[in-house]
Amino acid sequence: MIRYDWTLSEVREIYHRPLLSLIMEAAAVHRQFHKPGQVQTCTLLSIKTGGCPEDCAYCAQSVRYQTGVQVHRLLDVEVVVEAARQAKEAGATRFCMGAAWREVRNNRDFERVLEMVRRVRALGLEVCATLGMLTPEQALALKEAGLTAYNHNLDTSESYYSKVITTRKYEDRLHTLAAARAAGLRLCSGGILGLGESDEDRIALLHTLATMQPHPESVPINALVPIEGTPLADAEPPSVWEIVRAIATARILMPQSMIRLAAGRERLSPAEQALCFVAGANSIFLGEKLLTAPNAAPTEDARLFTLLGIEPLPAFAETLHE
Ligand code: SAM
Ligand code: DTB
Ligand code: SF4
Repeated sequence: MIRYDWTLSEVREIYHRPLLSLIMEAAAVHRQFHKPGQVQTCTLLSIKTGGCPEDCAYCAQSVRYQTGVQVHRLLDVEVVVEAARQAKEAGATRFCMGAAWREVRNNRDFERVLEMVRRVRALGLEVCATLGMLTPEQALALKEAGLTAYNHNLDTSESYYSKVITTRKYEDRLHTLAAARAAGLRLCSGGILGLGESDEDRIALLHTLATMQPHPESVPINALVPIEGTPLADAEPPSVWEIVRAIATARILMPQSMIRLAAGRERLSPAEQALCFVAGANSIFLGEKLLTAPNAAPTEDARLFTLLGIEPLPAFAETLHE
């Protein structure tokens, strides 16, 4: 049974359960809806890097902080297609393109992104994009080009949002998610742990996601990657226990969604990652790099997959109960 009417106090109760029972419950839910050992493999590419006018306190790509990230205009289509081909060869089934934009503009760059979507889709990959705010028309154009999913993270609770980002509102995020949904796109939306938020903020974020109907098809749980030069450079990244707690709660609330152990995975040992998979994570980013920050090493990931008996979820696979 999938529920969309979770109350805040129910979410709070689940989140605060003793960790071992929380993990075991999440694992049981996971088995009902997903094949154990099947993990979605996504690869990220930054198609337009840096120079972003927004002030997201965690981000390497905001113009407001000196982070050492090299600004780069929108990549050429061929470069992107080649990167997607290589990602596929390396075992990825979803290709996600990220642009450091506040919002999409109706110009040549957007036309080029639409072409990238068509070409990557033609390789037989699921295509995801994260381009900032969208209008309903832009969302439709992306859908028509063959986009599978749109990533747009809520990052944290509505009440903590202004402590992290001042250049846009939570409401703006919700509007873009609604536009993407209305266009028939799948949603990818999650958050970041380690922004200085409280347990209550994490609970509120999970509650917001779990009361969307339908739930976002994928929910990335990012652990902050502290970036030098940003206001959060010295923030302490979350512990594995905090990550596992958030994953397990998300799994119980949104049984059918893909829960992605996203940024910050490279700091976790194989045993810690295994614990995240047991707690319900079933999606990861493969490849050397996230957008600008390093990711878990491909050779270590190959070893991890063999060790744990993980196989990549085929592209366009439906979950067991869909
Ligand atoms: N500009 C678009 C936007 O903000 O939606 C798309 C790109 S943005 C880099 C995509 C997501 O990456 C953010 O919403 C945030 O959740 C995540 N992210 C960015 N920097 C991060 C960091 N240092 N650690 C963890 N997650 C990060
Ligand atoms: C998501 O939730 N995490 C990814 C993807 N969606 C776009 C981005 C992580 C970015 C990590 C920091 C960086 O590489 O700059
Ligand atoms: Fe820009 Fe996205 Fe980074 Fe915020 S998270 S500064 S919107 S690239």
